[in-house]
Amino acid sequence: MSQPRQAPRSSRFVVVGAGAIGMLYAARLAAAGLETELWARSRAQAAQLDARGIELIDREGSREIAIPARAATDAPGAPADVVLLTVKQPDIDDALISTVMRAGRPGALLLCLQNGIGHMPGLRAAMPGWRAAAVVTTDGALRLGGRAVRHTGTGRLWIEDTDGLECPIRIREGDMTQKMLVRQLKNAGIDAVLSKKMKDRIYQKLLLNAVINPLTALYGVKNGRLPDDPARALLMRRLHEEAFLVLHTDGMSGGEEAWARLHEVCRATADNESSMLQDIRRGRRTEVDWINGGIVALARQYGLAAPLHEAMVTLVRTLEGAADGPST
Ligand code: KPL
Repeated sequence: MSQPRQAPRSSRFVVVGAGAIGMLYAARLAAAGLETELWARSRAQAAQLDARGIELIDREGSREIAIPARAATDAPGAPADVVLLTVKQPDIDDALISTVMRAGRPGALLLCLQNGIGHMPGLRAAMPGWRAAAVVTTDGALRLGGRAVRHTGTGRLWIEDTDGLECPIRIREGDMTQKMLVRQLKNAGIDAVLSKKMKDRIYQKLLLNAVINPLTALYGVKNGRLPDDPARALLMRRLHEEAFLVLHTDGMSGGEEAWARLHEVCRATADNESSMLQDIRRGRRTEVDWINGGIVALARQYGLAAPLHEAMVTLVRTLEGAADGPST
């Protein structure tokens, strides 16, 4: 006779990447008492996080210290049930994938929070036995040094609904559904929602990133200053139109309101430096190949032209690695 399935107590999380979003979610999970490990890029940052925890500053300015079970550079501790992959696209390479695979138990769930498109099929093929779900976050966070993060905008964590009884997430106490995971995240103060319309969500976000990110990186301005200048505003319009046509052809819903939403995001994140501008300023490789390059690749599939997005890829690449990046 089959045993009744026990409700799992809680899963074990590994957050890969101690940038703003990684620290925000690791802090929320750890503060809620969920077993959480955080992987940082450098030993110095991992040591700081291990010794003093994450300092999370909320939108009202209240501070709380959350201590993850462990902070490390990459060495896996106990096997994870859920891995939040928060690193940028260029940081996902074979070495990282094999370390992540050693960190999780077979059947673990990988939540992928990258900007852009094109990476999910490769990740799924490289991680057999894992369930990889695309995730879009609208939470805003600002990293204030190696162990402090400010929650700048309350948003939502949209998780691709990949559920199905044939493919449960395996955790220590038995199987777990994505709905159970969402409950755990909500209890930790993360507004997680399962979505069966992820392609649409990913494309809506891509449309914003494909305009705001390269232009802020090239002009060296914060998001709010992008529409101020007529030349920049014209480029915004043309990039938006080109990307909209491609994404709409591939099934993205919506119409003219997308243009208004682009301006709304510039206003709501006026004081932010886009992630691409931050990468340029730090001399890092950007996500332009997955953002504007993603639009170009999709355009080709439909025999469409995307010359402006192609130009963005070339221009941003020329800035990558440049000593100081653009001046403000
Ligand atoms: O997602 C972003 C990014 O910087 O990558 C935007 C929406 C542009 C906010 O800064």
